Amino acid sequence: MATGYVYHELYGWHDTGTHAGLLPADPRRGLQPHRHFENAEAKRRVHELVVVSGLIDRLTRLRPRPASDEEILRVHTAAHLARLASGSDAGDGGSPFGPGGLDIARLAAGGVIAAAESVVDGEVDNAYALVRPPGHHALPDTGMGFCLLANIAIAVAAVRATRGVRRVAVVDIDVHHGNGTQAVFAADPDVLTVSVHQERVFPPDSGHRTERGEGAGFGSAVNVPLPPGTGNGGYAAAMARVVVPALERFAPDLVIVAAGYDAGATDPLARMMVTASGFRAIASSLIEAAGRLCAGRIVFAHEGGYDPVYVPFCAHAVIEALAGVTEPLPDPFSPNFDFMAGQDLQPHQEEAIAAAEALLADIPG
Ligand code: 9RB
Ligand code: ZN
Repeated sequence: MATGYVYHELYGWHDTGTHAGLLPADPRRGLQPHRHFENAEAKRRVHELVVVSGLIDRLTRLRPRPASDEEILRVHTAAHLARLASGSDAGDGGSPFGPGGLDIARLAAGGVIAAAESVVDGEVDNAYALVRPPGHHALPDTGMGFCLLANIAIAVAAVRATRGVRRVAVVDIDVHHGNGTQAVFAADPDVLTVSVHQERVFPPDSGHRTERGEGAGFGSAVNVPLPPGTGNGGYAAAMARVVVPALERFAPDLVIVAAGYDAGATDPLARMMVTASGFRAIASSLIEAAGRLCAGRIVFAHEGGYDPVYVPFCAHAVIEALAGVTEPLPDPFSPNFDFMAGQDLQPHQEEAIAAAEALLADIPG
């Protein structure tokens, strides 16, 4: 069992600058200068925990390379690439980057490509790409929501173009809607996009169950919006009753997971309650499904997650699941978070999941 692992120090050098969270600092409005929510800390600390715990010794280090113009232009417009080459915001006014930001974004997209290629080529069994900046909100003609390039979409396009991979399922467990990946493949019946997210957070008015793909791709976009407050039980039910059956029906050749940790119990940008053991369970259900459906070919690409203290334990648990670790690192926060009231499936969450179950029948098989 070999698990590939991508990380590069440059990911920590992507500079989102001085902000008040996600707004430009502005003392005139009382917005005291602080960091941008999407700063290096959470992801850098994931890597450091992976090293300090010794998990790194059980992983096969994969070297990221910069995504080429050709690879990027399979998904994005030339105008968007030109904006990233010369600008300081990816397009929505909320996705800042410093000098050389495009080079780092290329290395993030190329990191997911490298992970996907290594899995498809059989060099490793599965892989985790700990990349930054994130990608799942980026659209063909603009970045948004802290995302510069559509890392996962670019990797899907790459393995389809050069490796003959036909059917790819993208499962997005970031707490925000995976609108970018969904938009890129909306009309494509050979790419299933499933997004499980907190209902109506970001982008605003996006990720509704009624968004189901377009034209020949109708049914190939599945959205599972969940109510605020959903914890481990609600997520486990969403996986068991919607996401895994969707994968079974679609029968992918490869699964890519948009692995965000902002559904975590302490995240500043959403209001869910998932814990490290919950993320481990979510990951295990996807890994198990990939084992049955596509010879275990699954790639996790890191997306959001903004609590620098807790995200490392959540991501560590997911990487352990990929690597088949039998003696996991204990989550020191488990006594605080695993036993909070409301971790089990609540009736209003069950209603949302039952409604999403109705989408399964139209997934292209
Ligand atoms: C801006 C706004 C945002 C942007 C991104 C996220 C989360 C992204 C993520 C949340 C809220 C609004 C810049 C609203 O973690 N994805 O996985 N809000 N952006 N107004 N303005 C001016
Ligand atoms: Zn997110």
